[in-house]
Amino acid sequence: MTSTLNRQLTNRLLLTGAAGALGTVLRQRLKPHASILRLSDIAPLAAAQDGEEVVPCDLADKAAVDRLVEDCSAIVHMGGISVERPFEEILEANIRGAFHIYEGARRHGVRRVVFASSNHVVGFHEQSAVLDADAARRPDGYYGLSKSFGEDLSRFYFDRYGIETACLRIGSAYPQPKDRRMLSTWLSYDDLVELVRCALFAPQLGHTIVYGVSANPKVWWDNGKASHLGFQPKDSSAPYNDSIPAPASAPDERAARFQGGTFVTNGPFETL
Ligand code: NAI
Ligand code: 15L
Repeated sequence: MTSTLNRQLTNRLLLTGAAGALGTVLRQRLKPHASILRLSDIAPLAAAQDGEEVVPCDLADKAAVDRLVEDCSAIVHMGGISVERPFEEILEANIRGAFHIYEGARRHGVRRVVFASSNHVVGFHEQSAVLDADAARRPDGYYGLSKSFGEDLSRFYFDRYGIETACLRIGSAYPQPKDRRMLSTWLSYDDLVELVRCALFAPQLGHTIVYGVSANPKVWWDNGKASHLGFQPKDSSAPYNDSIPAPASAPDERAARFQGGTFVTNGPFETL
C-alpha cells in the first residue's frame, strides 16, 4: 500500500479525451494519482465510478470548457482529432480547443497541463535523423500543425502566466507495434502511463518537450533535454520484431523516407 506521504496525488485532475483509446487507459491508471478524476469527452462516457466525475464537453465551446476546467488542479489534455482531417475540423477541435483549455487554466489557476502532442510535429524529418526537443518543427499535415500550435500556445502560457506544460510528442501508443515503422515509434501503454505520471509530478517542469516512446532498439528521438522528468521507459518493441511482416506492397517512397510515415502523403481532404 503506497503511504499517503510519498503518494503523488493531485486534488481534482481533468482528463479530456477520456472516451478515446488512450483516455480509456488513463481513466483507469490515473485513479491512484487524483482524489477526484474529472472525465470529459464529446463522445459518450461510461457512468462515473467512485472518485470520478463525468462532464461531457465540446472542446470548441469556450464557455463549456471554462466550466469544465473550474476547480481542477491539473489537466491531462488528450482530447481532439487524432488523425489528419479537413482543416476546419482540426481548427475547431484541436486549435480552438487547446486555446480554450489554456484560457480556462489561466482563469481558474490551473498550474500544470500535460498536453498530448504528436510525433507529427516533426513528421517531415528523415527517418535516418535522431531528433531532440530543439529539432526544427516539420509538421506533416494540418493535424501535425495543430499539435505544433499547441506546443507554441503552451509555451506562451508558461512564459506569460507561469502555467507549466509537458508536451508529449507521442509516437505510436498501442497495445503492441502494428507495423515496421512502429518498431521505432512504439509507446507501450505502461510507458504512456508512466510518462504522464512523471509529467504530472516532476518537481520542476517549466515547459518541456518529451517524446513518448518506449525503449525500442532503434529510436528516432533523444529525450536528453527532458531528463528532469525522470521518465524511464521499461518496454521495447524488440520482442515483436520477427512477428511484424514486411509490408505486402512497397510503401510509398515518401512514407518510407520520413518519420511521419503515411501521414506525409495523407490528404488533402479539403473541399471548397
Ligand atoms: P482518440 O481519437 O481515440 O481519442 C481522442 C478523443 O478526443 C476521442 O474520444 C474524441 O471523441 C475526443 N474529441 C475529439 N474532438 C473533440 C471535441 N471537439 N471535444 C471534445 N472531445 C473531442 O485518440 P487517442 O489515440 O486516444 O489519442 C489521444 C491523444 O493523443 C490525441 O490528442 C492524439 O492526437 C494524441 N496522440 C495519440 C497517439 C497514438 O498513438 N494513439 C500518437 C500521438 C498523439
Ligand atoms: C498520431 O498522432 C495518431 O494520433 C495515432 O493514431 C498514430 O497514427 C500515431 O500518430 C503514429 O504516428 O503512429
